[in-house]
Amino acid sequence: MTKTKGALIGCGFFAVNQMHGWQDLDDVEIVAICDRDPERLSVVGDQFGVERHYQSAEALFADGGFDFVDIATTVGSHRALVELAASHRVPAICQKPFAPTLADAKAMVAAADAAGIPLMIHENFRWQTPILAVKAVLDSGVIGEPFWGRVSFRSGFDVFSGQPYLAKGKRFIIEDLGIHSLDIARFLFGDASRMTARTRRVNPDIAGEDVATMLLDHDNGITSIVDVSYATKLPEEPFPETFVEIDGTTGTLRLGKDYKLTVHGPEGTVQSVVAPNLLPWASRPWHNIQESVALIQKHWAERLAEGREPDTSGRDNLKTFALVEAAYLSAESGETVTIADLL
Ligand code: NAD
Ligand code: 89Y
Repeated sequence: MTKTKGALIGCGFFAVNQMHGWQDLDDVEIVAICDRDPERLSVVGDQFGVERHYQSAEALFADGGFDFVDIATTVGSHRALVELAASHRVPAICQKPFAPTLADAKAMVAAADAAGIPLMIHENFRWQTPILAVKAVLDSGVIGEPFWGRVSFRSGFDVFSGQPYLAKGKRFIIEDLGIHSLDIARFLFGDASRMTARTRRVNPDIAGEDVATMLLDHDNGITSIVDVSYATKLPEEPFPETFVEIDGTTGTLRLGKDYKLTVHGPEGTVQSVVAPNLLPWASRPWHNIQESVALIQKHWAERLAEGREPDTSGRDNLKTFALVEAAYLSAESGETVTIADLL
């Protein structure tokens, strides 16, 4: 079998999950890795048996020999690296958050389009098993037409120990985590036209906001609330579970703690557990996120082979990223922001 060859840039905290995800795919092989930090290069190179190591992305692309690049660096380098991939006409995956600003993100989509390469944002939360289960219930029609929804992520988990940069940015929870919740809201309820948001910082040791409450008007008339917090101290820590509530014309859906799904419809109430699989390389409580990494990467490999746009393409993800920008604008001004004014 001819394998699709990939290169990975950024061998940090999260990239290890991505490497495992690639290793699980029989038809994909990561042939080269790149990181500015030689120590990270050796750790990841040794762990996954990758021999070609680069400390500079320019040198990696100059040598070539791969069919796509997986960019797993933090946000500040995303635009330059995607533009570099485009200049070499190499299909690219870029981690969330897309870019520092919406203008950067638009420029990245334009660069990929001009080069004729696919660009996918690694927006994996919609690929979580419990979220896919919620979507399947909606699509089944059992709760009728949804008219109200809530996507909620409230936690007191210490994310700063693994990702210390999260404590330093002027923007925190909406850009880092809320971006996933907003994408889930789009995935379940469709595109949104207006955003009203309020934020606050509770943790005095970080620079950005750690609580956000967002109200979305969706194009199809659904109203949703997306609320996120890393300042919520609960008796049982739910990290990294997303809770979902949906009211429809003929029933309701509730996804709660420990992946318990309750669907109430005209025929009665059905309760089930829609827990993620614990992949052999995964560890609790991250396994929900880790499985979604494997699933989105499988999706990329399939779409790349078929020559079809991935679901969370750069073009698609501009609409999620616009919600992030809109939330910050709304929180700052106190006004409702019209999404079309940003896109
Ligand atoms: P990290 O800081 O641990 O790792 C980033 C690595 O990239 C570092 O080793 C750094 O040396 C390297 N790097 C940075 N710029 C580079 C460049 N120009 N060339 C080569 N190497 C470069 O960060 P992380 O926690 O692994 O996060 C990486 C990205 O993954 C972030 O955008 C973060 O938001 C995202 N992330 C996504 C999820 C998810 O579920 N999708 C979860 C966690 C983190
Ligand atoms: O960076 C974040 C993400 O994308 O998922 C969870 C996280 O690791 C911390 O908020």
